[in-house]
Amino acid sequence: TRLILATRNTGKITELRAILEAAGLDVALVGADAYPDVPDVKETGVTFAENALLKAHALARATGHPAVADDSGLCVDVLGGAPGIFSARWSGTHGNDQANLDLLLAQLSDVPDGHRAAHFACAAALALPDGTERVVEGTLDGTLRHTPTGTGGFGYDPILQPLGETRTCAELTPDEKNAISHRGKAFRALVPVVRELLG
Ligand code: ITT
Repeated sequence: TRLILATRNTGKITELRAILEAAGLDVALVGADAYPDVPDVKETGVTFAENALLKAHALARATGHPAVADDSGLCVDVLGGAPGIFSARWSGTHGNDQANLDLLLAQLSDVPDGHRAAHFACAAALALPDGTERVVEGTLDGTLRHTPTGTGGFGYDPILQPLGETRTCAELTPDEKNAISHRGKAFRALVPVVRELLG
């Protein structure tokens, strides 16, 4: 069986491959880049789950293979949950991780320690070509640093320090991050669903 990874975010693809391969699924994981003619879907949903389902259905329909998608982001308490579903384009340019992180830090420059709670959220969606769909979610709670630290991971990892950790997500090894992350939790919860529906 072929399972399409319906994302063009290279940071996500690396983590998804590691998480799904560790689960021992008997499927070939194929990146969306193998289907360059499938246009990017408009993320018109208002929740992570809606957007993950939109992306999974688009790839499943276009390729005729089951597809999984990830919609994720950083939700900051003092900003009422923003950037949230707008995390990838917070600075205006989609996928400019550095600009997004710099803008967020500037917006939070006056917010003191003790008021910098935030969490990563991930919705993991599975869609089949016949329209069957499932979605599960995972979160990672933490606090936001004032200065980026670490070179691992992607996106907002250099400023999110998980609760109970002294390091940022960007200082964790890939395995350490996947073990506790929003994405690890969501996709490990999706694995039995994939097994059930794909056999
Ligand atoms: P696809 O839609 O192709 O999957 P995307 O980057 O547009 O890629 P999203 O709309 O889900 O994906 O945006 C996710 C953004 O949230 C991402 O660009 C990061 O800035 C942030 N993010 C998500 N997971 C993260 C993680 O594990 N560590 C750091 N930042 C993360």
